[in-house]
Amino acid sequence: MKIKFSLTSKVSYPLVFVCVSSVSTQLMAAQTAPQLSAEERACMSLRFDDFSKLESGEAATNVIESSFVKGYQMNATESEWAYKHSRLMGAPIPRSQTQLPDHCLVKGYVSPTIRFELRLPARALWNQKYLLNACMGFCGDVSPYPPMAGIVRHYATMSHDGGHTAYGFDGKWARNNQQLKIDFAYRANHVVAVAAKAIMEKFYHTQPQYSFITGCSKGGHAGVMAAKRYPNDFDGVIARGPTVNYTDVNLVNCMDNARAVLNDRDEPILSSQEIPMIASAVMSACDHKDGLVDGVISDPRLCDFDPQTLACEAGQVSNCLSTQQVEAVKALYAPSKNAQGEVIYGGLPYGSEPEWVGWVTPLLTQLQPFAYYAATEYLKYLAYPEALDIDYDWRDFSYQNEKENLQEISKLIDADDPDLRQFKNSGGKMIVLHGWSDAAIPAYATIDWYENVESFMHTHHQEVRDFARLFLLPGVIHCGIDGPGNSTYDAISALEAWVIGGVAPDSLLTQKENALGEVIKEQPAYPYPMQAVYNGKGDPTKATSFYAGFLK
Ligand SMILES: [Ca+2]
Repeated sequence: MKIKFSLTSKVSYPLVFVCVSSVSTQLMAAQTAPQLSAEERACMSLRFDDFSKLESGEAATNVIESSFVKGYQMNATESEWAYKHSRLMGAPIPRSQTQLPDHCLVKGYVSPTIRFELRLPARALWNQKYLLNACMGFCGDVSPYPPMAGIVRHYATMSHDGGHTAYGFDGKWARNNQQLKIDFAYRANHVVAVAAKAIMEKFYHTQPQYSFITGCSKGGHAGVMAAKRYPNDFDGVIARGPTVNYTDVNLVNCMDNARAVLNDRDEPILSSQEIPMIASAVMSACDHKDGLVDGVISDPRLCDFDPQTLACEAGQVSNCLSTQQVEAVKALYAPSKNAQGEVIYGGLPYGSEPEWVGWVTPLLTQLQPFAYYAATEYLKYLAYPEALDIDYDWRDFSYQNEKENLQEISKLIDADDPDLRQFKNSGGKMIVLHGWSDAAIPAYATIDWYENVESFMHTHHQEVRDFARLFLLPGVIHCGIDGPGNSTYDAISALEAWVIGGVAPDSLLTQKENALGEVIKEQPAYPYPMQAVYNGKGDPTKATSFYAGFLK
């Protein structure tokens, strides 16, 4: 048993006595309760084990709660979120799943403040694998749903809060706090994996045979970052909608979108009411360009919609866009360019309009668009070593002028270094997925990054497709399953076939489900730059009606 209190502690003796007494009572209960199996006792005693020496103390960890969970039935909220998260993780579970397998639930933290939850399937069920679900957005809470989903498929599954408490795109936790920025940027995913492996060794008496990291958005960034900084932590990475170039995501993409849709008084130029009209006009103009009128724009690059066509005629006041709104919509689709006219960040893709509600138009009248919060909170609290003055006007910010001042945060948090040779040489494999209807992180950014990696690796006589493949998913939105595209796919099985079996994913079956979880259509996805092309005659809801080719 570890010593919880030092002799030099300023805590008064009676309190020390009470605490030690309480710990002893719990331990005795665990040891003497006759109904507990050895496995249950091993789970309970994890909280008394000493994990303070991990990485010579650098990854000092404390388990604060461990209990064996038997016959757990998820309630409606839990099963709904576990179902959704299993799809974001690329490890789908059935819609009807409500029962969790017996498991050891471990909660704790890694120094200084990275809280985690680790669910360990019962020893007889465990598949010998570890799955880390990296947190998304600005992180800030420990979600139980990814681990619930992961253990259904018998992975020892973990989630964590990125090292701080936050809500949504809230950056105040980072104010003048370099350690929390580092933890959020890259360290948290490494040290929780170190902790998880040590805890697994205690519980299972062996380390996992394979380790994987998965996540969406910032959680996708996490896998790419881990491949670069800690190439031996994970055998495989699933990265969906990754925010690879994180500073550009916030200060170019989100910043420009916020500027496009808010006037000088930060009032919305566009409202959620205009979105269905824009979405429907884009769909009418471009749905057929992929050879199939199905409510999905398979390749927005083939679309040439002009927002001017929605401009109000003289005297028209409804079902049309004002001049100011037309300009806003044009700006949203347009890429962000520097003074030399080079593209820094791709614009929002055609077909992403349904997800503009929330991201570029306020979800509620009391709120600003998410893009506004991501841009301004990042700018105020993360971008510079010292937080900006509270009265700073975000509109004064110039990415071009500030490039040099942003180098420090970029070095910390951007995951766009194309040199992934160490990850490749260690046998690592990566499946990257990006929805074409993503209105938060345009897929163009991920394509640019992937092509940079391809070019770098090629220059060094290696091929990116040998260890990392990108799948662009038509109609799929950002970290959600509600878009028109097929958002269910078993990426983890494909990844394992690659890592363990040496079989690279030449295609990935994607499915769309109805509210009951029944599959209503299927389509293959092919590694970039290949695309699924409709054969012009088969049932468009069947995967066999598509072949690998190029849309023109
Ligand atoms: Ca279509």
